[in-house]
Amino acid sequence: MSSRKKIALIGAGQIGGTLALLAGLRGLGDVVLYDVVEGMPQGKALDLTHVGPVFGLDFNIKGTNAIEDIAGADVCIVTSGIPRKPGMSRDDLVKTNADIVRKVGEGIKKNAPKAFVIVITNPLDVMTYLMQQVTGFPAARVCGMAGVLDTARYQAHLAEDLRVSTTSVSAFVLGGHGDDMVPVRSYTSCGGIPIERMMAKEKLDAIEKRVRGSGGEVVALLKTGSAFYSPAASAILMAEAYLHDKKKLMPVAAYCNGEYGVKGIYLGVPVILGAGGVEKVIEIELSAQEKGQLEKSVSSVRSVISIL
Ligand code: TXD
Repeated sequence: MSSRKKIALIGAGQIGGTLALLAGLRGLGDVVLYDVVEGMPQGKALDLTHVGPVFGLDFNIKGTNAIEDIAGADVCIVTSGIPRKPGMSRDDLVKTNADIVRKVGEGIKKNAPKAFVIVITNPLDVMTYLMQQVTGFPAARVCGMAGVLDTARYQAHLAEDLRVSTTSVSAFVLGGHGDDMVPVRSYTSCGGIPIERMMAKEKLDAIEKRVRGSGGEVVALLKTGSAFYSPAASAILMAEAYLHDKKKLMPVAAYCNGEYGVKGIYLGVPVILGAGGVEKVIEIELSAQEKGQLEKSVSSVRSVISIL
């Protein structure tokens, strides 16, 4: 038995390929890149294998069209799905991606029953919910990536405006991964100084508006797809927290069982991520306005679940 960890990437598209590169560069373990498109994951894996020697690293990446190759994976990161195309309603997207998530969920349940699962496929909170239902895994072992990315976007634009290092900014975003996510300014700071003391309200309003629409801003520029470098980096951070038992506090789409007054759905909340997966949901006091925003976000997630 190898003591190396095994990372299964379900979906080898834009994010899947970037995940494979980052997992190799950061030495997370052996990578299996799976997709339904013939030759594509194999081609990307071969290309990535040639990156190893450039950096003096031993990449072990296998591309495959056989889901059985994910057998025994420690972590599965799911990006399989389709993006919205012109003429397609949001409901159509939900149904198509739900079918794909159901299919790969069955494959994960069968072949990697002990894996920690990170879902990236949109609509994020609902696809994560579905993944947990299909696999039947404990909720602590299924979560979704959105908050780390939304927080990074908030940090990036605050730091840019304040002309400080992004490492000085500690930001906080809650809620579903949609236009009504909740950047929580009362818990956002720069070098420990509350952000509202560093920046005028109008500036903060404008930055938060931009953060909510960041995904769309990237889509409008790319025209052929959505963000992929930063979503991949964010999911790698989560995988590392699990594999290295970091007990890191980060916002992820986690199953809520009464926290924040929310029960029975997945929602972006701060959690402790470690070897036990989502070890604890952290509840914090919110302002009346933030609570209202969170409620709006919760009803958006519930309305998408009702389409399933
Ligand atoms: O913050 C976030 N969570 C997100 C989510 C940020 C950006 C993008 N987000 C969503 O991630 C996006 O809306 C998509 O639903 C996923 C994946 O985005 P990506 O940019 O990687 O999409 P691609 O390049 O279209 O890749 C999807 C791959 C593609 O290669 C398909 O062939 C494959 O999924 N696919 C499948 N793989 C395995 N099994 C099945 N059934 C399958 N169906 C499609």
